Amino acid sequence: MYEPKPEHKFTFGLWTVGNVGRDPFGDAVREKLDPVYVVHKLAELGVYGINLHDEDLIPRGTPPAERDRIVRRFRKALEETGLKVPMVTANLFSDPAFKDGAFTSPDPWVRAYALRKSLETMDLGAELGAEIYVVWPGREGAEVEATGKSRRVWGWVREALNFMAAYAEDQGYGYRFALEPKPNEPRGDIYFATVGSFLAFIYTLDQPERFGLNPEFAHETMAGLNFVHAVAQVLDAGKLFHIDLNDQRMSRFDQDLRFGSENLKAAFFLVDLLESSGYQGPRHFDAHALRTEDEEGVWAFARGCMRTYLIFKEKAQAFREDPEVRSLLEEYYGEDPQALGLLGPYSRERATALKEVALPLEAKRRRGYALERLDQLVVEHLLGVRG
Ligand code: GLT
Ligand code: MN
Ligand code: MN
Repeated sequence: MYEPKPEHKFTFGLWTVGNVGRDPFGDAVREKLDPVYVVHKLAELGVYGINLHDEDLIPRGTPPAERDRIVRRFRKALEETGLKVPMVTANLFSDPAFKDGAFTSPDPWVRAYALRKSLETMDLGAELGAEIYVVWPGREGAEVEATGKSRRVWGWVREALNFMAAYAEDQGYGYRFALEPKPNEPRGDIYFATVGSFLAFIYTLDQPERFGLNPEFAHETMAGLNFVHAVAQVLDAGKLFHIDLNDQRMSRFDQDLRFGSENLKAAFFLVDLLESSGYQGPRHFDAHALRTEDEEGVWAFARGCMRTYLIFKEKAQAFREDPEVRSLLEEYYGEDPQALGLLGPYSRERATALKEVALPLEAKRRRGYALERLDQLVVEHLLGVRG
């Protein structure tokens, strides 16, 4: 039970299980793991795929012959294990050249470097069979407002994304681009702070159909926003191209905690939403083991993310099938056909009927919605005393 299998589509980033535990105050606490070793370990755990930044696999400045050797060796590990690389992304944040932005650097040479690095990462991803390309604008932000840059950045990012989509088309790459918002860190404020911000931006691009979202649990939660609502809106727009699962306490630095380790209810409703939505994409854990852990702790962390997801999946099903939950929900939506007939697309007749009908307002003012009972049932399902 709760054994992860490739069909569950669980993925990890090379940078997640490979995280060496460095933080702004402390040095690395774990050895860097060989990517080929990570592929074998993840395959043993029942993982579907491994995602990467260009630099996670190929250190910056690697000469071309050495690059090709690294790629060949990595591909061999993928073939041996059956692990996929569903997603790639360019690291546009580590190089000191990106200190004041990549696509939004005021320096056009830096913007050109960011664009070239993105094209090269698309080439690499194509060699590895990746279909999703994530753009995380970590350095695209500011601490100083006086530059007036916030008036220009939208145009620069739009031009870069249009260029990348056109390059993908020209090369015959089938990429779908998944844009990942975050409110702050490493910049004081990041442009594209929330899901809503990136969602609106997509429709200003040349090929909006190629662009969607990669929402991350921790990022909306840092801003005190409701991640389940954000993902529901993205699903409604048909734009959930990828998802970063982890956990986070509000108003803190980006903790990237083990999935389901902090906000049990939010994680439960997220799994409930994803599993009933028809979303077929990867369930990617963009999280890492605590800095207290050795390598054994890293694999315990990875197993924990997947096991918790599968437990929530089972709990969500039991909750939805609970007869008391069903009857409370039936009551909740109060589907009176007379009222429903008043709603829907505009017509002159409907507008007239709406103005003439006697609304049962006194009863509606007194109505209770039984949400205390419904929410108690959630708690009891989660605590394992029901279902
Ligand atoms: C970085 C960041 C993540 C992004 C990754 C993609 S890198 O670890 O914290 O949220 O998803 O570039
Ligand atoms: Mn992420
Ligand atoms: Mn994060």
